[in-house]
Amino acid sequence: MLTDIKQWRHVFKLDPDREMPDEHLERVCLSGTDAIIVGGSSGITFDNTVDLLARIRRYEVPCVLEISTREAIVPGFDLFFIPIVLNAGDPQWIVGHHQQALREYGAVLDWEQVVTEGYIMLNEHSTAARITQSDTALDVQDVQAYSRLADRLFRCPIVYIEYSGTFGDMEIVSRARQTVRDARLFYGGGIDGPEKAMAAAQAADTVVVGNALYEQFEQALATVHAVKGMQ
Ligand code: 1GP
Repeated sequence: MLTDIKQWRHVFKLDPDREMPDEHLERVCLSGTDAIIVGGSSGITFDNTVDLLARIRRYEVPCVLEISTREAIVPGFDLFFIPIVLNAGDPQWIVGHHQQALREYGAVLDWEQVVTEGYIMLNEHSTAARITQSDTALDVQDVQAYSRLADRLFRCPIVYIEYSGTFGDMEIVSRARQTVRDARLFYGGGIDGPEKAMAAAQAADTVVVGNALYEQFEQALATVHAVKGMQ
C-alpha cells in the first residue's frame, strides 16, 4: 500500500465536517481517483469521521485518514497520514500533538500504515495556516529548503505543498518537486476544474482536490480525467 502512493496522480480530500449527498459520494468513489483522503482543519470528531469512513467503505477506493486531532483517530483506514507542518510557528504542529498521540497509541500502532507528510503551508489566509501560525512568507529557496528537510532529513514519503483555498504558484511547486529525491510531491489548493488540475499535475506528482467537491461538483469530478488523461 505504501508503495502505491508512488503511483497516485490524483486524490480527493473529503471533510467529515461537510455534507455530501450519497449520490455525489458514490460518484467520487467510482470516479477513478487514486485514493480518498479524509481530513479537514476544523470540526473533525470521532463520530463524523467514523460516519464518513463507513460510507466510503461501500466502495473499493483506497481510503486514508489524515490525522489532525487526537480525538478523531479512527481505526479501519488503509493508511494514516501524519502531517508535520514544517513552517508552523506553533511547535505543537511540528512534534507536540504527535508526541501526545504517541503517548496514547504509540504501542499499538501498525507502523506499516503510517505515512508522514512534510507540510509547507503557503496560503496565509487558510484555516490550517492560521491554526498552525505558519510563516507563509517564503521564497523559492525557502520552499526548496523545507522540501529537502522533509525529503532528505526527515525521510517523509510525502512533501505536501498546501495552498488550501487558493490556487498557488506552480513555479514554486515545480521547483520544489525538482528538489525532492525520494518523496512524492503533493500539491493541494484551489483546484476547481480540469484546467487548474492539469497545470498542477504538470508541476506536482500528485494533486489533491478538496473544496471544489462541495462547491462545483461536476467541475471537481472532471479533474480526475484531466489528470489521469495526461499519463
Ligand atoms: C486541502 O490541499 C487540500 O488540504 C485541497 O485544497 O480544498 O483548496 O482544494 P482545496
